[in-house]
Amino acid sequence: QQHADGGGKKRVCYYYDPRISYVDYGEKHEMVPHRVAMTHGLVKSYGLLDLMDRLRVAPATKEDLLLAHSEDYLNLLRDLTPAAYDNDEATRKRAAEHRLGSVPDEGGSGCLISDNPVIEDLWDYCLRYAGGSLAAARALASGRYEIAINWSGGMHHACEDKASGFCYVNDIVVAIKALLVGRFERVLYVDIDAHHGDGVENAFLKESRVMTVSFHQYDGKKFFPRTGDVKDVGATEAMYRTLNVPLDPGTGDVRYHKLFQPIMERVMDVFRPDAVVLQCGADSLAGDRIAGLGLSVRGHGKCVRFLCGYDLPLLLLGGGGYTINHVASCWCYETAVAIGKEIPDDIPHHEYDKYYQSQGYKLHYHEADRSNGKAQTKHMAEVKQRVMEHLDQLSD
Ligand code: TV7
Ligand code: CA
Ligand code: ZN
Repeated sequence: QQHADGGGKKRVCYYYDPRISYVDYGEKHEMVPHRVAMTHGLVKSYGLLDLMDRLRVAPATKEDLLLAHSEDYLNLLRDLTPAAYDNDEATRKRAAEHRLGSVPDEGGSGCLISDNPVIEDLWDYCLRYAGGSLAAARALASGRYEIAINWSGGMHHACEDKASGFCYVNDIVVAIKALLVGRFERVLYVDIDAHHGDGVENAFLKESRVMTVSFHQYDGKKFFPRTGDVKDVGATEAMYRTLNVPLDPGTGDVRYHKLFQPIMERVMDVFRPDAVVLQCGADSLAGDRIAGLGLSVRGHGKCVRFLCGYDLPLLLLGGGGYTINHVASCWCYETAVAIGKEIPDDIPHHEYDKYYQSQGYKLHYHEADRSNGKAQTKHMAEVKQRVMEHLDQLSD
């Protein structure tokens, strides 16, 4: 079933809207949309833009977002401005009900900080990143493209009724629903962001046409969003079409792929999807500012290469990623993997090349190994066995 590595070039389309990269989550916030402009600059400097079609589409509409959200929440997102938030107590209260805006820092610093701040042009930002993922899904459903890319999408935490973890609207849920109505009977969602893909998982808990698989850092009950235990497998008719693969902090390429490849092979066998959505959150890379996994750019890209190896329409989305030079290196490399073109390690001269100084102007940067030795090997074998047992339940 799996094609030989690089077996034939695929038709790829790509969404990039420069207006997204000017969005500002606030001075100290870790989410930096400018990383998508850096990715684009790198993709362009490697000459990759000539090898794919650019999707130029209007932003999504409120009607499109109703596929994933309540009207009440969308009306709030549409009407919320920093000025209204600052000046009006009732607005602050309503925002807080949907987990938007500042809360006093738990650390007790006295500062007001927020995962999901009320920012300038919030609604426009949501419509644009979700519009990209929706257009990408439709491009796959049209049959004109085999791979579609939106690095500004992948906001996997947003819920029907509230913001969460830097995510305001869930472009992934919108895109998957568009694939389901488009022409695909079964859609597989794979999430390699360091965080658990809770918003997408919850949206499809009872939908047997969608299978969700998240690999994520998990240390008991500390790492956000604290869900994604290996024993969580979905509900009723869609039981075992939710798969969670919790990983110890420090997990690097070798350990990651000891789980990823056999698990994904088995998922492909038992679920037999008609299309695949891959959330490529780059916070699972070594040296991330928030997360503690240890993938290299090649190790991260190996997940993309692996799923490209199946002859199925593939939607590639962004997600987390907080060391922005690493993020851009990774997503540029993965764009090349999708196109099926090898690119040199030396970063070409271009407008953002200064950002890569700390990695010696090489795409494949090196980071000190922070993995914590043998302790986790036994635990990982247990996780793998549990997951495989869940998958046995799906085979008939
Ligand atoms: C997909 N971790 C999103 C991942 C979302 C993680 C969190 C921060 C953080 C926020 C900041 C900030 C931060 C250094 C890191 C329990 C809290 C702690 C208030 C801020 N610096 C994705 C969300 C996670 C905001 N949230 O999967 C402003 O780190 O752990 C939490 C929740 C309560 C709220 N407080 C943080 O990668 C895109 N936030 C600095 C300024
Ligand atoms: Ca994940
Ligand atoms: Zn993340």
